Amino acid sequence: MATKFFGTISLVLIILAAPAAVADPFATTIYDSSGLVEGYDATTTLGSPTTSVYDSWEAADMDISMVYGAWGTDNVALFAPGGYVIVQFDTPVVNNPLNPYGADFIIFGNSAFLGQAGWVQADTDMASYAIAEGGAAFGVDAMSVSVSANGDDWLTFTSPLAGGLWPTQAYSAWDAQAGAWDHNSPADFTLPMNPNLTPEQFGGLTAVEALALYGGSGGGMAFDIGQLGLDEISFIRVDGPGVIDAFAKVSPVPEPATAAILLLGAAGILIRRRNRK
Ligand SMILES: [Ca+2]
Repeated sequence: MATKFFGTISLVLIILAAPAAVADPFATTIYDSSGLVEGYDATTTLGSPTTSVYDSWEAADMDISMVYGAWGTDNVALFAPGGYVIVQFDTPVVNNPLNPYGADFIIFGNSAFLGQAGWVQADTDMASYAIAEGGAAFGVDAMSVSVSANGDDWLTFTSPLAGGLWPTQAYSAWDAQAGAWDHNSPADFTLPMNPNLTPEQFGGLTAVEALALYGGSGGGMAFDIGQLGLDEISFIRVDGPGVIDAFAKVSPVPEPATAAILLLGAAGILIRRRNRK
């Protein structure tokens, strides 16, 4: 009788949960676009809002703030009258009741508050640079915004409009010692501005004082799809003329239990032994 000894068959199973798909908070795909001013590219509206631009007059990289808006063909998209862009996110925008102020997505343009002392320069001290009385801004556009779940059926917001408030604020703190925005304190582009704010409240404040009104938000205009009776959408359309920098989904607060989602998984070891005689 043959004896077969199979020894030890060890089967090691390493069960890794599929890598948790961390949804991109910014638009990821251009579904359609038309009517850009020559030299501009709709794909500049994908990804994060612009945080700095190279200013050839200042010969320096300038941080984007409430008093210095994004510009340039590499950074923003300028649409002619009749021009438009339709963007998609990698996951739908949801009318989540946990979204701050009920807002579900944010559109960033390139408006900026006017200052009382001329244009912002590379060495401008934001702790003393005051916003014009009344909170007047430049680079303000009034762009119609529509949304769709399937790309075919659209609903248009009567208000608000994109391309105006609020100016993008890339950083949430001013480093007085360095005389620069604190790059260790990025603003939250997924946090909407308090909808009760008015531009007049910014008039006369220094840019650093006005940070308190931003409350950590990166600015932009926020939209509530619940206002249109929608539960979720996957497409956003903006119609020109005007400038668009970026689109962001609002993050619900409190955050979902991402720790649970991000669990790496489980590892198991099965040792199987078979003996035959
Ligand atoms: Ca909502």
